[in-house]
Amino acid sequence: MPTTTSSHQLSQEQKKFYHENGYLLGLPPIYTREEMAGLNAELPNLLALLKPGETTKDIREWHENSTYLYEICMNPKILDLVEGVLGPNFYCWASNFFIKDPHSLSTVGWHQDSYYWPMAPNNSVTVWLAFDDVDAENGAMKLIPGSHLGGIIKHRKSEQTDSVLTLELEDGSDFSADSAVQFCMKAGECSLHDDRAIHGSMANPSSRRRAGLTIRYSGTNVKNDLSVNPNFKIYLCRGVDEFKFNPVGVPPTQRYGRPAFKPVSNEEAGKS
Ligand SMILES: O=C(O)CCC(=O)C(=O)O
Repeated sequence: MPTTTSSHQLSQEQKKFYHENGYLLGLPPIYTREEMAGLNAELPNLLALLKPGETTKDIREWHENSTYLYEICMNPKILDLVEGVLGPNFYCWASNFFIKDPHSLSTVGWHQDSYYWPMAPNNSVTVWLAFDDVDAENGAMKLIPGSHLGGIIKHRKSEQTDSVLTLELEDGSDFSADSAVQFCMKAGECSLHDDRAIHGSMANPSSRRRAGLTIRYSGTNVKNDLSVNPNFKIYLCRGVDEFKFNPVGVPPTQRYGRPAFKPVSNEEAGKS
């Protein structure tokens, strides 16, 4: 993994690594431990907006109505990292939490994000921002280096009842997990991964929570299929949108809020 400086602008070596391997780790922190403690202290205000029967998995696209999340999505340090892989013109379009409570059986089956998204071409990156220290003990995410270059593979219906995704790839038949890299990070750090890279995560048998916020960014040349995901909105982060393929969202004004619409689930948006 190429080394970093305190700058959030990626070096040529880091950009090369990302394009060859489909991910980046070892990046300078986005938030200090104190700042992260502050963000974590605010989290209950969002959780309070969940409706009966909903879980943290349902906190999707709430950046559209919460400045708390919108400001994270637009953090210039994060945008510098994203610009390093997507180039000067890109937008943010999604955010959602992946929270595994202590002793949670919840897993995330192996998958490629782009299989779930009605978007083309593949020019998107996910920032996974750690709200907790994440490691092998509490089920940190794993990714198969270079798998983004192997094409999009047809996913199968998940056999795992504890998986938060219903479509997944099978280790051994679709790919080999032998080379998987685990995304161990401290709270306040983030990773980047390509929308075609195969990744997933195991359960959290530890007594520590494992929480991360995923934020999705795409180059302005990426078009969403509105017939599949009609609520899709973009928030330009850097540069200009010379394509104007997608509806533009209005930034939020309140600290905590949720969209009035029910976001299209990954499964509904996914190819099957
Ligand atoms: O947090 C996880 O374990 C998985 C996250 C994920 O699938 C993603 O960032 O696309």
